[in-house]
Amino acid sequence: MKFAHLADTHLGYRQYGLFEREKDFYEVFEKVIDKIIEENVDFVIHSGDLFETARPSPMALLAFQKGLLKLKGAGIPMYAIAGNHDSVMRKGSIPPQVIFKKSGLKVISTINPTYMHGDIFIAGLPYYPASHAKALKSKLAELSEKATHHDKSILVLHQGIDKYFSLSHELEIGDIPDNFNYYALGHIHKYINDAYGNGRLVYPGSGEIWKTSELEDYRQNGKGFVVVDMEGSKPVIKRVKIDIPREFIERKLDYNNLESGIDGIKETIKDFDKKPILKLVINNVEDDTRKVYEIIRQELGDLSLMIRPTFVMAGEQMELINLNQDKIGPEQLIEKQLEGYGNSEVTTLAIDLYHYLSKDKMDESHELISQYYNDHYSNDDKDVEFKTEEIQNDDSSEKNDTQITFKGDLE
Ligand SMILES: [Mn+2]
Repeated sequence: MKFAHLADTHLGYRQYGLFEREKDFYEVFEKVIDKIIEENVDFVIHSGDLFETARPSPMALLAFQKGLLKLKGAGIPMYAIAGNHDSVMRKGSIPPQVIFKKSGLKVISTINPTYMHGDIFIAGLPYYPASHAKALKSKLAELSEKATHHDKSILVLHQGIDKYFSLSHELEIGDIPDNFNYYALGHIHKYINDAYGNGRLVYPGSGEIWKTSELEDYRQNGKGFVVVDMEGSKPVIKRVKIDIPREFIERKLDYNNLESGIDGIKETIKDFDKKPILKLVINNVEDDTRKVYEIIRQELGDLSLMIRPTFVMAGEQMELINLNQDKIGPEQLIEKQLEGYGNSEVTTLAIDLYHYLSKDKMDESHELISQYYNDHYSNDDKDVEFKTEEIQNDDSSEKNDTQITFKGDLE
């Protein structure tokens, strides 16, 4: 029994506001689907952030439908959870994945968290924000107990884990039950393949370059998915790399040798099929940066999709602050400010609120606060705790996927 595991395809993402970039994400998804069919797997797992938003455009929905139906035609079903991007925190809201249930998508949700595929037990949960880590952990304990009845088991989650992303996470590595054979994770956009529990824990990474901070991992591990063989006593993992449609070129130029620097870039990109994205640092600038940009734009504008320049004036040093590798970011500043309270729950609440408010998510913010209030200050109604609403369809025993989920902005 073999399956493909992918995550963080972010269909519908229009990077830099460019339709070309949106199409790149669709193109890479199509290639992934074709490659999965070639790999002759029995099923597919998608670990969340299938779509960029909880309200995908018709074009993003169609791009997914096309892939899903292609898989269906090849007799390959797909299991999927909602990530932080493609879910909304509001009572009664449903993730866009649910639209595709009738087309055969098997949605793993808080209401339907487990499936059997042959002799393989598949369990999972949608994304839970840090403020609901307690509920998440108790759900994980339930799933872990169920997994004890099966020889082969997979756990599907869309969460950050401290071991792999110390800056922002909802779980510590020890919170993950250790009796599953394969951990199909999503959320961190780089490729991670680690030993855990009775097998392996894998983040396949995002399908395309969603943020330029992913470039370093991309140069090392490429983008793509994994194929997992569950036949033996331990899962065997094969990384399948998929070429992304367009190159990102990073170069440092010196203002005093601008012309030769530009010529070097022209030489590199002149034969590219698709116009690349140029990420340029121009050092020792001794002129109006607008003039320098104009020169670069005139020389390279037609050969590239987008130029992202950083100007460093003569005598200045560029400050190297890398939010992803180093220890500073808005979350860390909030954490520092609130240290004095000595209450990690307040810190978590503040960070979740920061994520919502910085995206004008007023409804989500209100919901989060009233939830916190109910959990901590309301004595009379203990039932208001985080829970799912189960609605039975009256015509069948099929359960509804109505659930409460949250939207953050990490990955
Ligand atoms: Mn993501």
